[in-house]
Amino acid sequence: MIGKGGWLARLKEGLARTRVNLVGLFSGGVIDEALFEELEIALLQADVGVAATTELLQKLRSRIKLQGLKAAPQVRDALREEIATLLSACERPLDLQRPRPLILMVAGVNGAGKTTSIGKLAYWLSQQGKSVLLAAGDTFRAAAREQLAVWGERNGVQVIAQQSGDPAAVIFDAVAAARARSVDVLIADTAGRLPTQLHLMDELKRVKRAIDKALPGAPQEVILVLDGTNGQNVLAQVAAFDAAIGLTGLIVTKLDGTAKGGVLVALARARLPALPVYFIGVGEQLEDLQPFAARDFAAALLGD
Ligand SMILES: Nc1nc2c(ncn2[C@@H]2O[C@H](COP(=O)(O)OP(=O)(O)OP(=O)(O)O)[C@@H](O)[C@H]2O)c(=O)[nH]1
Ligand SMILES: [Mg+2]
Repeated sequence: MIGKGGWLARLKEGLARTRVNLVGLFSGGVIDEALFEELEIALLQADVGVAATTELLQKLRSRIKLQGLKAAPQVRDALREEIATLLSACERPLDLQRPRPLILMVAGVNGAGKTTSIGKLAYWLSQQGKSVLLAAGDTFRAAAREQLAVWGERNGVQVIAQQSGDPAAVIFDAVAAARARSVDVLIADTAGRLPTQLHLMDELKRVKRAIDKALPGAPQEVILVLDGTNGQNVLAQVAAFDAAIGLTGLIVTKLDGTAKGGVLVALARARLPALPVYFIGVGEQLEDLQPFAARDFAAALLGD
């Protein structure tokens, strides 16, 4: 069993490049206009985006004035705190204290990490003592069913699948099965799609309606999985999927790789109120999905 240190270390490793860039700016020790210009560039390069970068630097300037900060380490601490405060808008645990079955519908663009995240989430939920059922709603490819089946086996969790090509029908059946078996949580996988593929976005709406038909009020959570290496593009993905199916939360994956990490800050700033980031993905193993923690993340970006 890998403890907190394991995944946090992987997150820090993944965000090392961003951290080195940002921390390096404070090594000169001088707080001047040039530092602010360099910070602006570094934050933009880290995928923080224009709106959040502007806001952060404004807040940093007023803190420097108000608190009379003179030393570079103090200013770095202040920036880390501002980032943590901004990120905390996205920190909210997935509420498991709800009547069963809790139904999570998962969507996202192709290859974002949906199926892998579902596999890891099934493990995390099992660790919380919850019984889990998976629905193979990606009916486009046989390989997609197989992939989910492998995650099911790894977790000792059942997967509801059909040969049929209709995701709404598969997931409808899975909801009925979850009710009949008194399962705590059902997670429904869906095929990847681009927001520009309007017929596929309509299909997603149909899947959601089918779930509501099988269990009125469900799905209680509609989760968009975002690839952390997609940069500012994830903001457009959030807007489009939200418009189609009404999102309740996010999972951001691949933060152990080439992702720059600032995209979480952009997400925190992009929507009011911000969507919760329930989990972040930091690898491909079972335990590599962890609840998002704003302070830990800010420290991974700006050093402890
Ligand atoms: N390093 C790393 N790789 C990940 C992570 N999450 C997913 N992946 C990898 O990303 C690739 C795509 O993951 P999938 O889970 O198949 O993505 P998907 O969204 O289900 O893809 P489609 O169903 O084809 O749309 C796989 O090679 C995964 O192993 C992560 O957190 N870290
Ligand atoms: Mg998939």
